[in-house]
Amino acid sequence: MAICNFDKKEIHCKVFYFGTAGAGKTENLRALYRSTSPQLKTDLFELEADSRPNPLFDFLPLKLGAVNGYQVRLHAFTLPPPYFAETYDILLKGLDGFVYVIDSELTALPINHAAMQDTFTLLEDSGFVVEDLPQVYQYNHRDADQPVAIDVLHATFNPRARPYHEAIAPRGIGTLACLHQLAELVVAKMLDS
Ligand SMILES: Nc1nc2c(ncn2[C@@H]2O[C@H](COP(=O)(O)OP(=O)(O)O)[C@@H](O)[C@H]2O)c(=O)[nH]1
Ligand SMILES: [Mg+2]
Repeated sequence: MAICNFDKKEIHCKVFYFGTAGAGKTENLRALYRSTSPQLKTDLFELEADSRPNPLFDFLPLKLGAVNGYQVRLHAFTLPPPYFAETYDILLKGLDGFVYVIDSELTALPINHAAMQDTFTLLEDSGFVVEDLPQVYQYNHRDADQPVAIDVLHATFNPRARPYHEAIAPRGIGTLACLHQLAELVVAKMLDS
């Protein structure tokens, strides 16, 4: 649950980047880190692409600036690898919303799909109603050899027509747009409740 200081007009929220391995979650956080001006920047804790077990996860605290008149401080996470699944419950506590990152490459379609089912099951098992969570979809890897058409991605991953952005994360294309839109949804939900 987002923490709001109404006097200071400041909101802290916790958001996740979900998606199959290789979808571009870490690359999104890197792009956000790069695009944040130095005075807003804190540290990016990154899980290195490393075959050794590593209990860490990607974590990026940032000040996003004002959304609807509120200063938004975001804490953006990715999930650690499946062999730390027993920590997911704790990590997901207080989740306010998510960006779901999808690899647009045709050959990645089945694995994207399976990962999404697993993620949503995990969220429901952890007590969240996926339907009710602020969420934004990111069709990443638009520079892939065989990028799947956006219409097909919509039908497969986003049938309820939630907000989405096309992206090429290493070039920072579509990354900030996704996070901004998610922040807007989180703030709107908070002010609504
Ligand atoms: N060409 C291209 N490479 C990407 C894109 N997004 C991520 N990558 C690369 O794909 C690999 C996996 O990305 P990463 O962010 O580590 O995936 P994660 O497992 O979801 O964290 C890395 O080598 C990234 O640089 C993209 O949009 N285009
Ligand atoms: Mg990663």
